Amino acid sequence: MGWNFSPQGLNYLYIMRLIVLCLLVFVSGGMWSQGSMQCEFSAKGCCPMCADRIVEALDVPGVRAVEWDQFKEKATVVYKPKKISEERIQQLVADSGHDTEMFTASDEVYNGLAACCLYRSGCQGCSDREKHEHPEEDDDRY
Ligand SMILES: [Cu+2]
Repeated sequence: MGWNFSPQGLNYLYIMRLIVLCLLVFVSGGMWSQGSMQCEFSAKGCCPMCADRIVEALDVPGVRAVEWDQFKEKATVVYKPKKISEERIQQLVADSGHDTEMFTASDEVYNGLAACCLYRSGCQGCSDREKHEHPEEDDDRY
């Protein structure tokens, strides 16, 4: 028999390899997105600084994306359930000082928050909560 090095033969091999490659990318991409889940839970807080703190607390393996809405006081987290559980995620948020549905922050951590982040007393430090932003010079407070 021998090898067929005619242009048609090479094209056929080339196209087959492309198809196999595309299938591999497609299948692995599908598995990747199936491996992620999204959860939403209440997480108390006041201001953009709280948002930064919560996002930072969830900068851990297994967490793909974090959003925290300061007006709804809700966190939305995309995570990989094989690597981290929703329970652990809420624990990390509580550990950073923010009460969640499942966990309450320790008084010690809570009292260490910046004054305007003390949500248990009604976010009093945030005089105009809607427009509240921290000036540059306050950045070293946390
Ligand atoms: Cu805050």
